[in-house]
Amino acid sequence: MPSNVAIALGSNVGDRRAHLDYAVFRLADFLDHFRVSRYLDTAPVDVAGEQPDFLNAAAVGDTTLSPRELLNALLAVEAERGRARPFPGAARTLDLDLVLFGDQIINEPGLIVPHPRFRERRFVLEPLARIAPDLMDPVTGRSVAQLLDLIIGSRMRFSHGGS
Ligand code: PH2
Ligand code: MG
Ligand code: MG
Repeated sequence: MPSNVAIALGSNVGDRRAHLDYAVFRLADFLDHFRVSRYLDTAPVDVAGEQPDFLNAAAVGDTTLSPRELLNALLAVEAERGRARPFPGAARTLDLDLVLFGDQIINEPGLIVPHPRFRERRFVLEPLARIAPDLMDPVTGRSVAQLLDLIIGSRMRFSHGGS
């Protein structure tokens, strides 16, 4: 049985659009029913020092790979764009994070799924909610749309003049 997975894409070094385009082209190789969001320009959050803005996107699809195989495939695509890891939080040509893998909860060295910080990250939830608002977080039991609403909902209602 294939698993439905969600992947976060990000780039803030070099030709950001070209890096994301390349990732989309490669991901479509190993995900069925592949869909990708539009690219969003986002300000850096929790990074080391001053960094350029990111281009972020989200992708979903079905895979018959195991979580570890998918992770290794994502790392290989990052390496194909010259991804360097001089220190944690460094600017990067291409970051491909495994956000959700069906309803699996995994806590292994180098492989934590759902992604431990995705619930607080608008740059992940916003593009993901545009293509898969009903995807479920198996840890909280909330959908992607609900998680997004939790971090921006009150502000949105306020700015739209609601009560
Ligand atoms: N990725 C991070 C840390 N901060 N900020 C934005 N805007 N976009 C990202 O993709 C991003 C980030 C760690 O991977
Ligand atoms: Mg990341
Ligand atoms: Mg990463």
